[in-house]
Amino acid sequence: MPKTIFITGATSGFGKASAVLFAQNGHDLIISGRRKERLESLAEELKHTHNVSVVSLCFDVRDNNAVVSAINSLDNKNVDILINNAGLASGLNKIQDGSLDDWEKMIDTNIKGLLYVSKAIMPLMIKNKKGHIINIGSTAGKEAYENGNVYCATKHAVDAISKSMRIDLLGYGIKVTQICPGAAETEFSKVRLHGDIDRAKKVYNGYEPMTAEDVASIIYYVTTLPKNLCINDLVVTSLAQANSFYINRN
Ligand code: NDP
Ligand code: 8X3
Repeated sequence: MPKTIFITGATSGFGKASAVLFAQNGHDLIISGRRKERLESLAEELKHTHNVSVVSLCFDVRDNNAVVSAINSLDNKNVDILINNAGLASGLNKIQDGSLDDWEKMIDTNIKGLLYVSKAIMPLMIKNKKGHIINIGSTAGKEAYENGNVYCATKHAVDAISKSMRIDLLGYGIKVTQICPGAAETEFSKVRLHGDIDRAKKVYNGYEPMTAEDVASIIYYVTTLPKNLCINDLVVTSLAQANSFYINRN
């Protein structure tokens, strides 16, 4: 039975790979992100290749008015699965050297953006007495590491929000899953390092990180369990990584 999957941050990385995988499996999509051209070309490609419905909503998750009006513009307001994936790290400095601009970007996107989108979608799921919210946390939400400070704080917030959602939504048949990936090679490090591609590549030197497709397969997997089962919290890393601190580099 096809479901409708709402994915934030579908223009790149985990979100894009998830959109492809859900479409391959015959599900309808609502995809979002800020880069309109990428969003629309992905929507066209998925519609034609997989014969599924794909609606693209171009908005910035940091702008609550834009979130609300994008979701209000949907003809069909049914969402079976929400994947709160849009997010970023910006900067990799000691806390005393951090920039306010980087901090605000991360807090506004990873915490407030996730809340804005959830606030708009939860009433639809509550009304249906079913749904699945998948929040993309991180190993950075399990341990704080050197230079990670505010990014780690935002992902610790995702951890707390996921636990809270699970408790508060308990009476409504809504699953809440947090997925916490370790290092995966996407555009993440390029964004974190403000476009320094050479430095970004070095993050993955000497070991095999996960790919976007690896993480998408885990996201897809948690949606395939029987109705009465929910994976609440899942940490996934490549074999070379034990946690935020230990990576086996050759
Ligand atoms: P990418 O940079 O490849 O993708 C990030 C996505 O988020 C893009 O589609 C981007 O779209 C979207 N996004 C960022 N800011 C906004 C915004 N303000 N409004 C709307 N969309 C936004 O990174 P990943 O795929 O790796 O990251 C996805 C999630 O996974 C993030 O939450 C990240 O923190 C988390 N994560 C990543 C890990 C990694 O090692 N890669 C590990 C653990 C967690 P656009 O720019 O078009 O708006
Ligand atoms: C992304 C993984 O290790 O850079 O959340 O924090 S890490």
